[in-house]
Amino acid sequence: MSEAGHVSWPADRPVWTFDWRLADAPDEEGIVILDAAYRGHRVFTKASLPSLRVQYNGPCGPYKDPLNYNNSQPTSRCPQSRVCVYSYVSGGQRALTVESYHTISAYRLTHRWVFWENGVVMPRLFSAGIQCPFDHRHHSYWRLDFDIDDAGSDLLLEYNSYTPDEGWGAGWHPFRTETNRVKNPPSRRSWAVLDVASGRGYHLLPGPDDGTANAFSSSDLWLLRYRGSEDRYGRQGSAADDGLGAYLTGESTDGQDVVVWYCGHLFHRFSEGGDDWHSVGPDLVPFGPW
Ligand SMILES: [Cu+2]
Repeated sequence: MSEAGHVSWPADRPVWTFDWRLADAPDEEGIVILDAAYRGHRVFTKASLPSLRVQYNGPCGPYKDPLNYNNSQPTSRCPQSRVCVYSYVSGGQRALTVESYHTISAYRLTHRWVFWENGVVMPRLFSAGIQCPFDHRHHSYWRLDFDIDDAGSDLLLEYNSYTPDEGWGAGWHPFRTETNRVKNPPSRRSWAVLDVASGRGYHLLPGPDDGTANAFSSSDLWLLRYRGSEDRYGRQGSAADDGLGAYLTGESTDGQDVVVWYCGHLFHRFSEGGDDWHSVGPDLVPFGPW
């Protein structure tokens, strides 16, 4: 089964419009956001969470946990539906949340997209529950098919405090071919997708608890040229391998249709027990003339 809907929010003067869907296998990739536009300008054609891999320091796993309609549960906030759409106000800003709650064995997982009226988007994964009595990490892979204004003329830039001004502002360096990257907090490394035609773009800022890559999950960000065959929906990779390395074939990403994957590495210490909720996810912050 599946659940789907359309958002045009706030109703009085919409700034965000998109469709959403939560489906079962083989389309089990959490809540999918489709054709999202902010102030009438396309941001992404599709944003999803196709892979969630669990890595244990001990004799369990690895697992690949699907986020699908089948393992979603109604909540007290939304007893009649699996996807809960609600708005709230924080710090003087309104926000719209699209959220689902899942149980997989002993894990409890909340999958959330928050869209702020100032254009900020916060993809989040929250996890609680102990499945196996060892420290572990939930690696959460978001696939962000950015199409700022349109599918073409996008460019990925990386910020590092040590980079001189190369024409994109101090700190910013463009990546013109497919690549994978890891975080580097000492240089405040972050990324941005820029539509070079309009000057509109989105910063991608790693969350404070997003952890770092390791041998099991070896990158934090992948920059790929869009290929329809590389959208595997919920079938992306396996428990043992995220499968993203196969897409790094050196294609040009210079002013192309680009796809960005971002992985948050959620660390869960067994000694903290199963009741605490932990979360990961980046902040996506607009810049330019929206
Ligand atoms: Cu956990």
